[in-house]
Amino acid sequence: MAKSVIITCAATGGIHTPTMSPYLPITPQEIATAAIEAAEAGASIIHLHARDPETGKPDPRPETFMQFLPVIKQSTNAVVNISTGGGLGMTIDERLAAATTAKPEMASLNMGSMNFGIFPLLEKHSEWKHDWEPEFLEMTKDFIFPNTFKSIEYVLRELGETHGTKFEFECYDLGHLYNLAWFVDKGLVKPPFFIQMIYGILGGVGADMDNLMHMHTIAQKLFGDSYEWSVLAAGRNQMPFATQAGMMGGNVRVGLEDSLYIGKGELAKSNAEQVTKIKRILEDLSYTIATPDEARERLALKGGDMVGF
Ligand code: KMH
Ligand code: ZN
Repeated sequence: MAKSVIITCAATGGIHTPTMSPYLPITPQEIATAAIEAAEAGASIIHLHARDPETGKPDPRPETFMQFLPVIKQSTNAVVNISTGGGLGMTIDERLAAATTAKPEMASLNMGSMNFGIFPLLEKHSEWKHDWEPEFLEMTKDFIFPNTFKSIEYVLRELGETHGTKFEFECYDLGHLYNLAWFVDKGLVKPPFFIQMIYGILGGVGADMDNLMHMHTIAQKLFGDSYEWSVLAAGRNQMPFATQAGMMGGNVRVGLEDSLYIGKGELAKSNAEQVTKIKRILEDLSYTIATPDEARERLALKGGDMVGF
């Protein structure tokens, strides 16, 4: 009996900027609505960033997160997963502030330093709603997204050991799997753990199915059956890669953090639209979709009532 597929939805992220889509959730109310609708559409885990309500700029402030976290908790049974990636350029303490305040069941944890090039998105617009948008995108041409062994261990201890938060280990390249294996070998990461394999970010591994197959093969060699894996791909590769992962016994991530589109040249009008689409594809292929409580059981999460919001 094939395992059910856990759908994660990443509602807004810190990559896309307001000019790129009128449907990108910005305010706490928009983020809450997007998360609730995504959960109602079938997402069991909601991955969340916050944004400055006025400018749409990635916002690390716990008080901004706290304007939508309780609303989501009251309205859904979904697992809340708070980003520790934050926005490019934030310090590690800025990146951790919301999660150490909210003590969520899950948080993302990026498993290696890397170039994180989103400057090609500059070519898509000649005018911007906010001055910070082109400046932010241009900055990524000369920016390294820092995730050292020291900072990764800091997050594991400050959030994992202290608050019982489990992680979506974000692996953008093959080497990130070996970094994770080092932490597993040191006993700092214990099974069952959740690996998010990420394709198509400029600076990480490319969105080539051979890379998905190979990273899955290496993960099997490194970790055996002690982990759950999921796949996200940026942009137009989002649905094909999620479908492929689902068919291989993996889990999937969609959401406007990773792609603004629902089809070729067509902006998604909501996160729920993408959740509905991948759910329909997988169910049409006779797969079942995991509930939040199934996800909690498989990932050994602490429970929705053990959080700080
Ligand atoms: N926005 C980038 C820092 C995470 O959520 O942990 C990638 C990111 C990863 O959002
Ligand atoms: Zn994120």
